Amino acid sequence: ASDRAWLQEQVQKKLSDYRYRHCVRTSQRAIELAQLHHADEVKAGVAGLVHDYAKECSDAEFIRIIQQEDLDPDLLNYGNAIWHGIVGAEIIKYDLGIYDEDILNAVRRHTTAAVHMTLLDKIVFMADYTESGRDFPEAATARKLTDQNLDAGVAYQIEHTLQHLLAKKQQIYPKTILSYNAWVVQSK
Ligand code: DGI
Ligand code: FE
Ligand code: FE
Ligand code: FE
Repeated sequence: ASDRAWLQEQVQKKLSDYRYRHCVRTSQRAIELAQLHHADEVKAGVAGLVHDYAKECSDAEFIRIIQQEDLDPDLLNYGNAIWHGIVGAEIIKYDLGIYDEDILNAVRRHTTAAVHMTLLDKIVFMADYTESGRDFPEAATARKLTDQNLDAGVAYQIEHTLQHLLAKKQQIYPKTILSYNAWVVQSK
Protein backbone atom coordinates (compact mmCIF):
# COMPACT_ATOMS: atom_id res chain seq x y z
CA ALA A 1 0.00 0.00 0.00
CA SER A 2 3.02 2.32 0.03
CA ASP A 3 3.87 1.72 -3.64
CA ARG A 4 4.73 5.17 -4.93
CA ALA A 5 2.76 5.08 -8.21
CA TRP A 6 -0.39 3.74 -6.52
CA LEU A 7 -0.08 6.32 -3.74
CA GLN A 8 0.33 9.18 -6.19
CA GLU A 9 -2.77 8.02 -8.09
CA GLN A 10 -4.82 7.97 -4.85
CA VAL A 11 -3.70 11.50 -3.96
CA GLN A 12 -4.50 12.70 -7.49
CA LYS A 13 -8.01 11.18 -7.32
CA LYS A 14 -8.69 12.74 -3.92
CA LEU A 15 -7.59 16.32 -4.65
CA SER A 16 -8.10 19.18 -7.06
CA ASP A 17 -5.38 19.49 -9.67
CA TYR A 18 -3.69 22.51 -8.12
CA ARG A 19 -3.49 20.90 -4.69
CA TYR A 20 -2.33 17.57 -6.11
CA ARG A 21 0.50 19.42 -7.84
CA HIS A 22 1.38 21.16 -4.52
CA CYS A 23 1.63 17.69 -2.93
CA VAL A 24 3.93 16.40 -5.68
CA ARG A 25 6.17 19.49 -5.36
CA THR A 26 6.19 19.13 -1.55
CA SER A 27 7.24 15.50 -1.97
CA GLN A 28 10.08 16.50 -4.32
CA ARG A 29 11.24 19.23 -1.94
CA ALA A 30 11.01 16.83 1.03
CA ILE A 31 13.27 14.33 -0.77
CA GLU A 32 15.73 17.16 -1.53
CA LEU A 33 15.74 18.26 2.13
CA ALA A 34 16.15 14.63 3.26
CA GLN A 35 19.27 14.35 1.09
CA LEU A 36 20.61 17.65 2.40
CA HIS A 37 19.92 16.88 6.07
CA HIS A 38 20.51 13.09 6.03
CA ALA A 39 16.99 11.83 6.65
CA ASP A 40 15.06 8.86 5.21
CA GLU A 41 14.32 9.94 1.63
CA VAL A 42 11.57 7.37 1.08
CA LYS A 43 9.62 8.41 4.20
CA ALA A 44 10.15 12.08 3.35
CA GLY A 45 8.81 11.55 -0.17
CA VAL A 46 5.73 9.67 1.03
CA ALA A 47 4.96 12.10 3.87
CA GLY A 48 5.35 15.08 1.51
CA LEU A 49 3.05 13.47 -1.03
CA VAL A 50 0.24 12.69 1.43
CA HIS A 51 0.56 15.66 3.84
CA ASP A 52 -2.53 17.48 2.44
CA TYR A 53 -4.44 14.33 1.44
CA ALA A 54 -7.40 15.28 3.68
CA LYS A 55 -7.42 19.01 2.87
CA GLU A 56 -10.58 18.79 0.73
CA CYS A 57 -12.57 16.53 3.09
CA SER A 58 -15.84 17.93 4.44
CA ASP A 59 -16.16 19.43 7.92
CA ALA A 60 -18.76 16.74 8.69
CA GLU A 61 -16.22 13.99 7.95
CA PHE A 62 -13.58 15.57 10.22
CA ILE A 63 -16.14 16.02 13.02
CA ARG A 64 -17.27 12.37 12.73
CA ILE A 65 -13.65 11.15 12.96
CA ILE A 66 -12.82 13.41 15.94
CA GLN A 67 -15.78 11.83 17.75
CA GLN A 68 -15.32 8.22 16.59
CA GLU A 69 -11.57 8.14 17.23
CA ASP A 70 -11.82 9.97 20.59
CA LEU A 71 -9.45 12.71 19.46
CA ASP A 72 -9.08 15.82 21.67
CA PRO A 73 -12.60 17.37 21.76
CA ASP A 74 -11.02 20.86 21.72
CA LEU A 75 -10.35 20.14 18.04
CA LEU A 76 -14.08 20.73 17.46
CA ASN A 77 -13.48 24.45 18.18
CA TYR A 78 -11.20 24.75 15.12
CA GLY A 79 -11.57 24.12 11.41
CA ASN A 80 -10.09 22.68 8.24
CA ALA A 81 -6.73 24.49 8.65
CA ILE A 82 -6.09 22.54 11.88
CA TRP A 83 -8.04 19.36 11.06
CA HIS A 84 -6.52 18.41 7.71
CA GLY A 85 -3.20 17.43 9.32
CA ILE A 86 -4.11 16.20 12.81
CA VAL A 87 -7.35 14.47 11.84
CA GLY A 88 -6.16 13.88 8.29
CA ALA A 89 -3.58 11.40 9.61
CA GLU A 90 -6.50 9.10 10.60
CA ILE A 91 -7.99 9.39 7.10
CA ILE A 92 -4.58 8.52 5.61
CA LYS A 93 -4.52 5.33 7.70
CA TYR A 94 -7.94 4.17 6.47
CA ASP A 95 -7.66 5.23 2.84
CA LEU A 96 -3.98 4.69 2.11
CA GLY A 97 -3.02 1.99 4.62
CA ILE A 98 -0.08 4.03 5.91
CA TYR A 99 0.56 3.11 9.56
CA ASP A 100 4.15 4.34 9.88
CA GLU A 101 3.99 6.66 12.91
CA ASP A 102 6.99 8.68 11.69
CA ILE A 103 5.08 9.55 8.53
CA LEU A 104 1.75 10.05 10.35
CA ASN A 105 3.34 12.37 12.94
CA ALA A 106 4.96 14.46 10.21
CA VAL A 107 1.49 14.85 8.64
CA ARG A 108 -0.07 15.67 12.04
CA ARG A 109 2.56 18.35 12.75
CA HIS A 110 2.86 19.91 9.29
CA THR A 111 0.55 22.89 9.98
CA THR A 112 1.15 23.84 13.64
CA ALA A 113 4.66 22.45 14.09
CA ALA A 114 5.33 21.12 17.62
CA VAL A 115 7.57 21.72 20.62
CA HIS A 116 9.39 18.45 19.92
CA MET A 117 9.84 17.64 16.25
CA THR A 118 11.67 14.74 14.63
CA LEU A 119 13.99 15.29 11.68
CA LEU A 120 11.22 14.01 9.39
CA ASP A 121 8.65 16.38 10.99
CA LYS A 122 10.93 19.34 10.30
CA ILE A 123 11.59 18.26 6.73
CA VAL A 124 7.90 17.91 5.86
CA PHE A 125 7.03 21.18 7.67
CA MET A 126 9.69 23.04 5.68
CA ALA A 127 9.06 21.23 2.38
CA ASP A 128 5.42 22.41 2.51
CA TYR A 129 6.56 26.02 3.04
CA THR A 130 9.46 26.07 0.57
CA GLU A 131 8.28 23.88 -2.35
CA SER A 132 9.02 25.43 -5.74
CA GLY A 133 5.48 26.75 -6.26
CA ARG A 134 5.48 28.93 -3.13
CA ASP A 135 5.73 32.55 -4.23
CA PHE A 136 4.96 34.56 -1.08
CA PRO A 137 7.65 37.13 -0.16
CA GLU A 138 9.20 34.99 2.60
CA ALA A 139 9.63 31.85 0.46
CA ALA A 140 13.03 32.70 -1.06
CA THR A 141 14.56 33.59 2.31
CA ALA A 142 12.97 30.50 3.87
CA ARG A 143 14.47 28.24 1.15
CA LYS A 144 18.02 29.53 1.67
CA LEU A 145 17.73 29.38 5.45
CA THR A 146 16.26 25.87 5.40
CA ASP A 147 18.96 24.48 3.12
CA GLN A 148 21.66 25.80 5.47
CA ASN A 149 20.02 25.22 8.85
CA LEU A 150 16.79 23.23 9.16
CA ASP A 151 16.00 24.44 12.71
CA ALA A 152 16.45 28.07 11.64
CA GLY A 153 13.97 27.43 8.83
CA VAL A 154 11.44 25.94 11.25
CA ALA A 155 11.73 28.96 13.55
CA TYR A 156 11.40 31.32 10.58
CA GLN A 157 8.21 29.69 9.30
CA ILE A 158 6.62 29.55 12.76
CA GLU A 159 7.31 33.26 13.34
CA HIS A 160 6.05 34.41 9.94
CA THR A 161 2.96 32.20 9.91
CA LEU A 162 1.94 33.44 13.36
CA GLN A 163 2.47 37.07 12.27
CA HIS A 164 0.29 36.40 9.23
CA LEU A 165 -2.48 34.83 11.34
CA LEU A 166 -2.39 37.69 13.87
CA ALA A 167 -2.57 40.31 11.11
CA LYS A 168 -5.75 38.61 9.84
CA LYS A 169 -7.15 38.20 13.39
CA GLN A 170 -7.37 34.43 12.91
CA GLN A 171 -7.99 31.98 15.70
CA ILE A 172 -4.68 30.52 16.96
CA TYR A 173 -4.54 26.84 17.88
CA PRO A 174 -2.80 26.33 21.28
CA LYS A 175 -0.11 24.07 19.78
CA THR A 176 0.80 26.87 17.37
CA ILE A 177 1.50 29.16 20.35
CA LEU A 178 3.48 26.46 22.14
CA SER A 179 5.55 25.97 18.98
CA TYR A 180 6.19 29.71 18.81
CA ASN A 181 7.33 29.80 22.46
CA ALA A 182 9.63 26.82 21.99
CA TRP A 183 11.14 27.70 18.60
CA VAL A 184 11.08 31.49 18.33
CA VAL A 185 11.12 32.92 21.86
CA GLN A 186 13.72 30.56 23.32
CA SER A 187 16.08 30.78 20.35
CA LYS A 188 16.16 34.61 20.26
O1 DGI B 1 -2.18 23.07 3.78
P1 DGI B 1 -1.26 24.14 3.26
O2 DGI B 1 -2.00 25.36 2.80
O3 DGI B 1 -0.30 23.65 2.24
O4 DGI B 1 -0.35 24.63 4.49
P2 DGI B 1 -0.45 24.38 6.07
O5 DGI B 1 -1.14 23.11 6.37
O6 DGI B 1 0.92 24.56 6.63
O7 DGI B 1 -1.31 25.61 6.59
C1 DGI B 1 -2.65 25.75 6.29
C2 DGI B 1 -3.15 27.06 6.83
O8 DGI B 1 -3.29 27.00 8.24
C3 DGI B 1 -2.22 28.24 6.57
O9 DGI B 1 -3.00 29.30 6.04
C4 DGI B 1 -1.68 28.62 7.92
C5 DGI B 1 -2.81 28.18 8.81
N1 DGI B 1 -2.50 27.96 10.24
C6 DGI B 1 -1.36 27.53 10.82
N2 DGI B 1 -1.48 27.54 12.16
C7 DGI B 1 -2.74 27.97 12.42
C8 DGI B 1 -3.40 28.22 11.20
N3 DGI B 1 -4.67 28.68 11.10
C9 DGI B 1 -5.32 28.92 12.24
N4 DGI B 1 -6.56 29.41 12.19
N5 DGI B 1 -4.76 28.71 13.47
C10 DGI B 1 -3.48 28.24 13.62
O10 DGI B 1 -3.02 28.06 14.74
FE1 FE C 1 -1.50 21.52 4.91
FE1 FE D 1 2.98 23.86 6.58
FE1 FE E 1 0.59 21.78 2.07
